[in-house]
Amino acid sequence: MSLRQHQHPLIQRLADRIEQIWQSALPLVPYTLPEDLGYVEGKLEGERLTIENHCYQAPPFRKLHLELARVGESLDILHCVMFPEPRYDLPMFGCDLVGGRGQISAAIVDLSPVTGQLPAAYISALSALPTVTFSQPRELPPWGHIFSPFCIFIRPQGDTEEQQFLDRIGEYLTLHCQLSQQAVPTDQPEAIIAGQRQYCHQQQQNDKTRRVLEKAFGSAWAERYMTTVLFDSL
Ligand code: 18B
Repeated sequence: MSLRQHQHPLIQRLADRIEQIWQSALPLVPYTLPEDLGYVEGKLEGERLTIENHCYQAPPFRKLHLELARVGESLDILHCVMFPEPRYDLPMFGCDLVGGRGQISAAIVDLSPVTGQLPAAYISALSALPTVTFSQPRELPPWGHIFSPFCIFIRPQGDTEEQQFLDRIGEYLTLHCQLSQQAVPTDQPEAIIAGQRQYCHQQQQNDKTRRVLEKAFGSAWAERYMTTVLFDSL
C-alpha cells in the first residue's frame, strides 16, 4: 500500500491535487532517479523514515519532483519542486508541508525567481488572485531570502485555512503550468543556471530537513540526498 494513504489528510489531498494538475496541464514522461533513491527506508537511531518519490519531466521542466515522507508513526511531510530547464527564465515552484497528529505545523508555497524578479506575466497573474489571509503566518528563516513577495508560509488553523491553502497552491501551480508553456527560451542560460544554483544552495541550508535525514540515514547520505534528489543544481 502506498505511503500516501497513511498520511495527514491535507498531505494526501495536496499530493493528489498536484498530480492531477500536472497530468492535465503537462505531457509527463517518467524521470529516472538514481536507482536506490525512489523508495527508501532508514532507521539509525529512534524512528523509521520512509520516503516515496514521484518524479517526471515535461517541457520546459527538467524535473518535476513530488516527495512524500513519514517519520515514525506521526510526522508527515510533502515536498514538491519544479525545476525549469536552464534556457527558460522561469521561477522555481516549491512547496513543503510538515505535520502530524492532526496539525500541520509548516505550510509553505512559493514561485521563487532565479534572476532577481519574477517575470511580468507572473507578477500580474499572482497579483490578480483574490486576497486570502491566514491567522498564523510564520517567519522565514535567514536562508529564505530566495523566496518571492508572493511566498506564503503559515501554520494553518482549522479546516477552512487548510482548504484555502490547498486552493492557493492549486492556483499557483495552475498558473505556473499555463505561463510556462508560453515561455520563450534564451540563448544565454548562464544567469539562470547561477540563479538555480543559488536557490538550491540556500535550500540546502535548511537544518530542519537535514536533521531529519541525518537521524535516519547518517550525514553522508543526507548530504547526497539533499544535493542529488531534493535540490540538485546544474
Ligand atoms: N522542513 N522537508 O522537504 N522546504 O523542501 N521547510 C521543515 O514546523 C523536511 C522544501 C521550508 O523555520 C521542517 O518548523 C524533510 C521546499 C521552510 O527554520 C521539517 C523533507 C521549501 C521551513 C522539514 C522536506 C521548504 C521548512 C520543520 C524531505 C519551500 C521552515 C517544520 C522530504 C519552497 C524552516 C516546522 C525554519 C521546515 C523537513 C521550506 C521537519 C525531511 C521546497 C521555510
